[in-house]
Amino acid sequence: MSTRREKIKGAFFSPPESLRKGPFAEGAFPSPLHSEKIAAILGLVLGVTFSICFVTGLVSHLIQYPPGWFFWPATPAGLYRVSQGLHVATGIASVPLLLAKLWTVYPKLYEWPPVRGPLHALERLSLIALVGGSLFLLFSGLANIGLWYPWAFFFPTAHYWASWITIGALIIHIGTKISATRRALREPKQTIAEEQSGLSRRGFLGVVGGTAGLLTLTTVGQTFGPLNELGILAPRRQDVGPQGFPVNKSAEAAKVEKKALSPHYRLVLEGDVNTPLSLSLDDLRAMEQTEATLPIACVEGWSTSQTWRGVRVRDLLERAGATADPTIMVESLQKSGLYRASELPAEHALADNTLLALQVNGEDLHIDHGYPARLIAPNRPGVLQTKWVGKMTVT
Ligand SMILES: Nc1nc2c(c(=O)[nH]1)N[C@H]1C(S)=C(S)[C@@H](COP(=O)(O)O)O[C@H]1N2
Ligand SMILES: [Mo]
Repeated sequence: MSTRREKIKGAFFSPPESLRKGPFAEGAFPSPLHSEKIAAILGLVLGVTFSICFVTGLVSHLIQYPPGWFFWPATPAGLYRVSQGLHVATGIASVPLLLAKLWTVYPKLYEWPPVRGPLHALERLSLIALVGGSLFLLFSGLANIGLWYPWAFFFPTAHYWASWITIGALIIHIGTKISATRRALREPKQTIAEEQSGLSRRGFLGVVGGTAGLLTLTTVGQTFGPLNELGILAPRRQDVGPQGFPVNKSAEAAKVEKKALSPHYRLVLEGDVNTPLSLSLDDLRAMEQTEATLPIACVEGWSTSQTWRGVRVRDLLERAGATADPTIMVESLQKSGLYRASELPAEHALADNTLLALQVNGEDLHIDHGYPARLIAPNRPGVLQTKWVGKMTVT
């Protein structure tokens, strides 16, 4: 009886010893770098970068697809810029950290016996979700900021759901590993003999950390001005493009050139208002002009701050006699395209610095920046800063 119980406890599944060959053999991975301690340290750092990446990604998702309970303020104006900058920066830094962690622990794939019990089996299964999800998120994120879409699915939706699966698996992983991690972190430093056998643990962690740091330094300039010059690996430069800042979607690509340059251009404001408006560019220029320095903060992690000038959206709403708590649908002259329209919640519509901008840095907007008029509002993702605005509907 007791021997049977021991058997169950010891090995839920015990394959014959004759299978212990190759990577399954005892001592098949002699490098001291496949250590619990390195795995624990890398795991801890990845826990931090993944948490920041998850929370900032969730915030970005909620702003773009706001459920009823969600409120996102209009101040501070640059908060989204920081949040999305962190999202992309922690994602990029996670790449070398994750690869190093996977290399450190991959000998565990050949652990003997392969499965020790139902719980162990479940834990190992959850690793498929964790590793698969992490690799998918980092790869799809990197491809996205590189404007490379080698897939058929809609990136935001796939990236969003994969993040929940990954975070769920990460929580299980932390739960099952927390005591082993604590123990490993208390492990003494390496012995001299170990230090002398090739790369030391400290050296390995230095290389991995250094790579993560270098990648961050050479990309974060796309959103963090002081490091702009270092941004040799950044997909975008803050200061390159017409009028000195970037363009993703040109007027030509959006097929709006004819309408945007037409003398018959009108900004229409309608919906829940007393007097619908239809204003020419000259009518807009004749209204009070307001200046605001605000960033465009793209979900891809680049951002650029410019000084805009134009008509306050609030003034337009007042002129039309809009309802007190207006939500506004802002539509582009663009006929189709994912980002041809955006919703402007009341909090942002009524803010002092929410503009229908006609100018940037003292010049009329370049057509690729949204001439004749673009929306620019504080604390919003770039995708919601609609260019070539033709119609605003109050609901
Ligand atoms: N009409 C329209 N407005 C738009 C877009 C677009 O595709 N169409 N792109 C948005 C995106 S994703 C960003 S980041 C900002 C700045 O984009 P740009 O670099 O193309 O000017 O404009 C936004 N406004
Ligand atoms: Mo964007």
